[in-house]
Amino acid sequence: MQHTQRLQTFAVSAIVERVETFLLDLPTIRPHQLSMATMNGQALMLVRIHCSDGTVGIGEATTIGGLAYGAESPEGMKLAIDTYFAPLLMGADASQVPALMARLNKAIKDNRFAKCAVETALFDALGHRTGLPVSQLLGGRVRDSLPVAWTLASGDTARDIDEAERMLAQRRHNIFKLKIGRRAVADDVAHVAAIKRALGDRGAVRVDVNMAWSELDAQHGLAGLVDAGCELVEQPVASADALARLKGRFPIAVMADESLTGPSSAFALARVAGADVFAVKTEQSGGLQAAQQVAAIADAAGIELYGGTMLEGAVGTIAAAHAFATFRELQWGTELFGPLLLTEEILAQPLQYRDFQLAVPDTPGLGIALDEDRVQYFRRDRKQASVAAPAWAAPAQAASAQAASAQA
Ligand code: MUC
Ligand code: MG
Repeated sequence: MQHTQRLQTFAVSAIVERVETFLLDLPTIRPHQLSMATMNGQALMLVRIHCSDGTVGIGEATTIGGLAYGAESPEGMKLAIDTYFAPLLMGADASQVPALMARLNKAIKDNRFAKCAVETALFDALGHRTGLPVSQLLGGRVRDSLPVAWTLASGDTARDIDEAERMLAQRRHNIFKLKIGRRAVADDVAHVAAIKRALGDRGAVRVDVNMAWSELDAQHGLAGLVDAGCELVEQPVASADALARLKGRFPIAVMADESLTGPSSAFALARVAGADVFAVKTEQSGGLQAAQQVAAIADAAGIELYGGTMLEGAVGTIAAAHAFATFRELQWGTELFGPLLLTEEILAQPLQYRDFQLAVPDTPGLGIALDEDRVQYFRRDRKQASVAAPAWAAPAQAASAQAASAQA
């Protein structure tokens, strides 16, 4: 009885009053070349959920190359949340996050990335309300920091080697994921071999083919990658069946990424022992709790785990870090480097990357705060031309904003 009363008091303590969404456009430090797109910038879709007790939660979702990677786009997510998610959230009990997500899942098909952003914002607000970090709200962390791989994707072997050397010297990354699949298989293998030769035992080398190979390409490719000293290949082929056939044929770990679209696909892959490793992504999974379900399926099937990224900015990255910190196993570390690929900081205090690890904050909610001036400056719906570029703006941006205001 006492227990019920306490729950009720807690439950009425906050309702959702406003759901705000906006897009931020941020440049990347260099062109990022994947098999399906070259990124020169990243569009972040941010959602802020304002609750009646004054708490505000933030969440984020991104895609890779607009619609090049999947069916959701930043613009589409904003529209979906404004039009369909918000009416289901308004006036609801903000503290009952699983119940709210169940309501959204019942009324809205797919839209996994948008759901992840909304769930993140709800957990962040709940964290501020209760004083607990999101990792604790998700059941409790088993680690305070996460190993972070860096992706080499400049398109140029010598430049990639220089970049890797800098990361090693700064003690920021010693695991490198190489994006391949744009060139002929033999050229890609030669690129990987050259980088591994240069790094030796100082850096682990893995590759992501982003589904670009046929099964036959993959048979040649995997044999070459083994000889090159590459330890893992991520989604070499599109089909989950072909992935399962490749697994175990060569002494190299086969990791599923695009084939994993949440708990159901994880279960289907696990049933056919279709991968050695799962790249769990919070957005691809459909949220933080769904990512935990994917991890539980992997654990039960004896499949190893890796914390993936959709190249989220700081908000989505730290949300994923809270979720991955709760995984019982994380044999292959993470690739939560998204914010480091962007030229601009949007947090009041940057995330802490040091000694090859990302620290998971232990303060309430996500444990981060946005730098509002920077956020306002990079909002797509602000007329940057009419705003003088602040001192911290990147030179290219400051120049273009000044040029635009001179023309106006
Ligand atoms: C992917 O396919 O894994 C992760 C790192 C990166 O550079 O791209 C992403 C997407
Ligand atoms: Mg991938």
